[in-house]
Amino acid sequence: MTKSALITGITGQDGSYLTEVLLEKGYTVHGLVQRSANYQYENIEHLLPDIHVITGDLADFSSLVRAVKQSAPDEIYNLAAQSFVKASWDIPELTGDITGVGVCRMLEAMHLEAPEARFYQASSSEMFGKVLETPQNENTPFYPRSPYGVSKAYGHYATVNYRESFNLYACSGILFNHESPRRGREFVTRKIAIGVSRIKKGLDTQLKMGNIDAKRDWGFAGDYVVAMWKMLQQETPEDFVVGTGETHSVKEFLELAFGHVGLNWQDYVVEDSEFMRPTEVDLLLSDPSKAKEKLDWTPKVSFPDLVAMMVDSEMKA
Ligand code: NAP
Ligand code: F7E
Repeated sequence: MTKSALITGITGQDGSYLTEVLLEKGYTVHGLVQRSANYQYENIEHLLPDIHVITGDLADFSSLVRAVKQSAPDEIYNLAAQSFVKASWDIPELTGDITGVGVCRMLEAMHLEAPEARFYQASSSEMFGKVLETPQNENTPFYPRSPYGVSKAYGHYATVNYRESFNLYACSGILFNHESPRRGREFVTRKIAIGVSRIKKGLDTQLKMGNIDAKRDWGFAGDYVVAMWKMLQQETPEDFVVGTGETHSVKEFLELAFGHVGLNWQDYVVEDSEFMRPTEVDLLLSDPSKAKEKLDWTPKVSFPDLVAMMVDSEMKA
């Protein structure tokens, strides 16, 4: 029988790649989209004929109940969030409401309307924040450093708690940074890829950056959505860390991205305090061995290939 999936955050980077994976597997895909004055469907334009769009919002419990009723899901992927860390200091309350409490609303809607469904929560390495051990695994304690990280920790524990309280099939995927040509423009990798292509084409002369010594464990989003699906195919629900097990600095990303089009990053990059954060997460590095062992999951795209893919995509755009 055809399986039904409900994806919140379907218009985002991960939502679009996950939709492609699920359609390929024969799922009926329902996507929750928030109301907007000018709906931006850039990432899912090509998928619209094949999916069912449901208007709803993580801030509105009644809309989530309706979405679950309407989609009768076998699997729910809760990807919606205010996901930009830097903005979470500007809109901390909204971030808490959507990225944190929104998870509870979604879990409760499933508990009421589809308790047999399987639930995926998009948790984040930002929960590790000021890391207490390196590399970070499923048992590493959290020390979030932003309103976003704090909200994700709430969502993570809500997921664990609903699993333990009501015996729901609910998993928290603790994903490290994953990028692609569909990444939001304000995130550092896409910002650099766009900046490089504009400089190469003579449209800009410099690129303003924040803390370029920060290090991240960066993978390709298309690989990571496969891990989400695999988590929901296990016999018992568990939490998994998903990452590459490699860490690179923003500086290294700059070097490769500018180098890819024959430029030297030092000639163009300038520091700008506007892009600095009140607190920083300095060294994120995953230990994805549980995902490898139990999900048979490994990332396919290397760091240099990811940089090249993103710069090439902007050069073509
Ligand atoms: P993204 O591109 O920013 O997408 C976020 C999605 O959430 C968008 O579809 C957005 O809709 C939707 N959304 C925002 N507020 C909403 C609301 N109130 N009600 C309903 N939908 C709402 O994020 P992503 O990179 O795909 O990440 C997916 C999820 O994984 C997020 O929860 C993120 O926090 C988490 N995560 C991401 C990473 C990463 O490196 N990408 C790592 C760990 C965890 P609009 O298009 O209308 O704005
Ligand atoms: O920053 C530094 C910045 O905004 C990465 C989200 O998907 O991953 C993402 O959060 C690093 C930080 O992503 C600029 O200070 C330097 O150290 O691309 P980012 P993020 O904050 O790591 C996690 C796992 C999530 O869960 C989030 O949803 O890059 N950096 N200069 C800069 N960052 C930005 N954005 N812009 C700069 O100019």
